Amino acid sequence: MIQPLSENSTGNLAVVNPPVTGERKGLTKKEIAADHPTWCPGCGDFSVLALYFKLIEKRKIEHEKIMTVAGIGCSSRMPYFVQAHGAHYIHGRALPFASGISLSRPDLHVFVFGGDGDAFSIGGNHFNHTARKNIKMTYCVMDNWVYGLTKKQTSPTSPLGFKSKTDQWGSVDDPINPMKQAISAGATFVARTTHTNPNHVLQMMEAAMDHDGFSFIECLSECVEFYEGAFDASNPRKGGVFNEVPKTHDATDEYAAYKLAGEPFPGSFGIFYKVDKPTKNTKEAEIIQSYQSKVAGLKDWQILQKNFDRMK
Ligand SMILES: Cc1ncc(C[n+]2csc(CCOP(=O)(O)OP(=O)(O)O)c2C)c(N)n1
Ligand code: SF4
Ligand SMILES: [Mg+2]
Repeated sequence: MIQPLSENSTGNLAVVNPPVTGERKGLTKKEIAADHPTWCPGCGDFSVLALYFKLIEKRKIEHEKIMTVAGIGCSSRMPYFVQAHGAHYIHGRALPFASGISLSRPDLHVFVFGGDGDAFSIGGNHFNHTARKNIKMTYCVMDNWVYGLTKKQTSPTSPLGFKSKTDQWGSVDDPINPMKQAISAGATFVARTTHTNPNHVLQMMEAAMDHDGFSFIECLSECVEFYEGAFDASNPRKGGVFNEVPKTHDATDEYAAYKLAGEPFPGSFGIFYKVDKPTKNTKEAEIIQSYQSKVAGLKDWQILQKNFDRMK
């Protein structure tokens, strides 16, 4: 099926999601919630799931229009708990799987969830390539600075000195900075939030969903079992500070965004970077549309024959 194309704010052709018709009443949380979440009591991931439900409810997204994809990890259990299409995929491989869905079904909202290990360790390569290709989807990394599911190994975001089962004397490797990583890889929407501020998480999820391109959110999500208190310095209820991105920040300025990403923890929260650029979805849809116009009226076997003739 050829997807409808229209001009976006940059004047480029963009694949448009069909508007929600409003003929069906929006889903309630009860209708979206599937299995009972199996996270440890107090895990930050509960908050992210609750806000994902809120987003679906608020934006009246219909069951068959949501796709929830994840890799492997505690955070990656998300699709089990959502009553809609979804896949709990291979560790680190959620993004290529989600890319296929996004490119073939641009009418769906593709949401990918996962952990810091899934995103930046085993899946680091896929992260970079999905970002640079600007494939339309929202990727929410629930960063807890540790491998939770496998019971406390050092992750790529664990700070120096973190003692774990893989670093008994404390981590000696510099952690990666997810925001810098996303900006330099070419993500066109890069935001940061924390599970302790629900309104802010929802705000970031909505903005990310509305972005026509690869939108990345780093959401701090505490692992109360293996890294309790990791984010206290960002939580005013624990004596920390929650600073929003300054109003004067120009989110289209890549260097300004990179500078913001370099602030020491707890840093700022909000949209660091956002630019409009043609997506791979649009570019591919244009190629398909142009090819299909060349073979209009031909039967499938005639198109095949034409291809064979060309190869002779
Ligand atoms: C190919 C492969 N390698 C390793 C594992 C083991 N494993 C499962 S989850 C995980 C890391 C999880 O950490 P993270 O992505 O940060 O998610 P969290 O559990 O912290 O939410 C690892 C190493 C696996 N399932 N598959
Ligand atoms: S081990 Fe940590 S990340 Fe996993 S469910 Fe428990 S608290 Fe959450
Ligand atoms: Mg983790």
